[in-house]
Amino acid sequence: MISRIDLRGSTEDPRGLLPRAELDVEAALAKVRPICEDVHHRGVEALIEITERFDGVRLTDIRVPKAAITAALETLDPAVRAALEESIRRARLVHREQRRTDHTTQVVPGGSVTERWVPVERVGLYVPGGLAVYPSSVVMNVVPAQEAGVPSLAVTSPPQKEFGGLPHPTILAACALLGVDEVYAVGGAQAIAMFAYGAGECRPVNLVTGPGNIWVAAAKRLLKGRIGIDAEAGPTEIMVLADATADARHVAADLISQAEHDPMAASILVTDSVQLAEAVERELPGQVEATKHSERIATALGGPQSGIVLVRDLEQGLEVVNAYGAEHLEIQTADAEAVAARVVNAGAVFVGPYAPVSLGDYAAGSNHVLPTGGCACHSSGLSVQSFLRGIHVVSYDRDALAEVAGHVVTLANAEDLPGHGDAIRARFDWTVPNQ
Ligand code: HSO
Ligand code: ZN
Repeated sequence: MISRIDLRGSTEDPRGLLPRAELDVEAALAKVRPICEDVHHRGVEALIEITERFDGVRLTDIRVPKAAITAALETLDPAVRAALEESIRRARLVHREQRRTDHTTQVVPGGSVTERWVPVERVGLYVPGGLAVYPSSVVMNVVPAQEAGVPSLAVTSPPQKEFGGLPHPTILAACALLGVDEVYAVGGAQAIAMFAYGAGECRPVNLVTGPGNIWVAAAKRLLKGRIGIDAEAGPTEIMVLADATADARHVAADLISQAEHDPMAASILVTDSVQLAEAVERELPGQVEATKHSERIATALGGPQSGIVLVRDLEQGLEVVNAYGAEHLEIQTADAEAVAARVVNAGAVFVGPYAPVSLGDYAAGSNHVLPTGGCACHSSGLSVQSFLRGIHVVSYDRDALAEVAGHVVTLANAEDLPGHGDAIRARFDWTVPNQ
C-alpha cells in the first residue's frame, strides 16, 4: 500500500532520495497558450465557447447573478453556515494581525525613507471545482485580501452542470458570507486569461491567487508578469515526522486525509521508530478501505511520491524534513514544540497530537493556500502580505542631499554612468566635484 525508504544507513543528502511528483507545467503551456490568446482577442465569446468545450456548460453570461449568490446562502445547510462562519472568524483573527504599518526611517536629519504598505488594487481569486469543491478555499483567499484592504476583488470558479452552470452553491454561499458579489462561472486556464486581460464585465486584475489544476498553473506561468501570481500550486503534500510516542491510528488518518485530495498527492511519514512504521502500515489498509474516496487515496499512497521514510534518529528526521520542504508538516514526537522550532522549510507546521492538517484546512485560523513542490524553501503561504506592496517613499531636503552628493557622484562614475552624477551636480550648480 505504501513503500518504505530506509535512510538509516545513508549519509547522502536526502534531497535526491525523496520522491516528489513533478508536474509537467511546461508541457501544458502549449495547450494553454491558444486558449489564453483566444480569450485575449475575443473575450466573453471565447470564454463561452471554451467553457462549453471543457465544462460541457453553455453559459449565457460569465458573471454569476447577485440573486444566485444570495439564494445560495439562503439555502445553505445551517450547520455548514455555522462552520464557515467560525472558519472565517478564526481566519480573520489571525490575518488581521498580519497587517503592516508604514515605517519611516530617519536616515539623516532632513532625509528619510518611508515604507508604505499599499494593497493591490484589484485581485482575482481562483477557486477550484474539480475532484472536490472548496468553499474553505474561498475563505483562505478572500480573508487575507480583505484584511490587506484590497478594494476590488473578484472570485471565479468552474461552472457545474448539475447546478445549472453556476459554480457550486457552497462556493457561492461562502462568497455571500464574505461579502463578495463579483463572481464568475469560469474555470481552468481560460479563467486566468479572463482575469489577466479582462472580458465583458470582468475588468483586468493585477494579481491572481488561489490553487488550481495543471492548466491553471500553466496559465499562471504564461501570464505572470502581466499579472502577479501567488504560486503555481502542485499536488498537495503531507509529511509527518513522528517518533515511537505517536499514535499510529492518528498518523494513518492524517496521511489518508491529504491523499484524499488527489491521486498525485504525496503522503510521507518520516520516523525513527520501526515499530511505528509497522503499525502505520498495518493501520492504513483498513482505514483506506473504510473511507469514501478509497480509490484515489490508494493510488496516492501507493504512488512513488508517497512513502514511509525510516531515519536513524530525529536529527536525521529533521534533515529529511528540511530537505523536502513539505506543504504541510506534522510533528508528532515527544517534545514536539522543540522539534518544530528546528524546522526551517515547510509551508505550515502542525505541532503535537491535536493539530492535524485537517484542522488547518478549515478552522485553525491559519491559511491553507501553501507552497507545494519544495517551494516552501523560498516562499510562504498566502497571507495579508501577499496582497500588499511596500513602496519606498524617499524624502530628502537640500542639506541632506548635499551631505551624500559626493558619494553618489563617485558611485555613478564608478559605474560609468556620469549622467546619474550630473543629476546630483545640477542641483548644486555643478559645484560637487566630478570624481
Ligand atoms: N489541504 C488543502 C486544502 C483543503 N483541504 C481544502 C480541504 N479543503 C491544501 O492545503
Ligand atoms: Zn486538505
